Amino acid sequence: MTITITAFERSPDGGKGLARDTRVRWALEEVGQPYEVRLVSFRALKQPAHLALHPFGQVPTYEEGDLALFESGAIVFHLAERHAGLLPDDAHARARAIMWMFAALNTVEPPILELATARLLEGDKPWSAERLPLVKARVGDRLDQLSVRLGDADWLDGAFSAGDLMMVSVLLRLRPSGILNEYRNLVAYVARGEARPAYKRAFDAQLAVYTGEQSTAPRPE
Ligand SMILES: N[C@@H](CCC(=O)N[C@@H](CS)C(=O)NCC(=O)O)C(=O)O
Repeated sequence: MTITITAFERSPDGGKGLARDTRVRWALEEVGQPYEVRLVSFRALKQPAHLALHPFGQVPTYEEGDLALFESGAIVFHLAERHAGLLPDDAHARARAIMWMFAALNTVEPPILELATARLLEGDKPWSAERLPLVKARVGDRLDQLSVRLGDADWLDGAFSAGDLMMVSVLLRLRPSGILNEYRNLVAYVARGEARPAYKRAFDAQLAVYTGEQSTAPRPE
């Protein structure tokens, strides 16, 4: 059954792979599932055809037969549950890998998003200079804690899992800020994720949208 995901027609990051379709592409590559991509303009995101798939008018979405999903975490979890390669067989290790997925999305990503908002959308507000250090400190707290837990391990809990895929994806969003560079082990952790052949294929595929090499799936009627 054909899998179709949606991605930005013109991502604001210009092909740096920070939009959330990249983590879904990465999961698809890790589990060896071919997929098609339907590119969506900002305008089309808020039109009824896309809102029927994604009530919040965002990317990515995932369609497979009569299943339609939104939320990158739910999509990656769906793929990890149905295909080998992203979740361990041992029940406890599996539960912990899922826990790390939630930690990435629910505990680490929010302050990172807040920092991006503070910089990009609130930078011109009169209170911005006063607020920015507070937001940065909250990101720093999370990175301190994550760095301590990771220590010198390659991955968060044994072998690479969907938890690492999500955590690396979330940490990559910090790269433009330079803050990650203060954490030697987190930089190495992110680099290990980026070195995976599946990540490279995913990154190249999203970049191809900008180089004109992207083949797109047909738009829904
Ligand atoms: N929690 C959602 C967030 C989705 C999201 O924020 N998508 C961004 C692209 S990375 C988007 O579509 N932004 C356009 C908009 O919100 O209008 C997920 O993980 O899928």
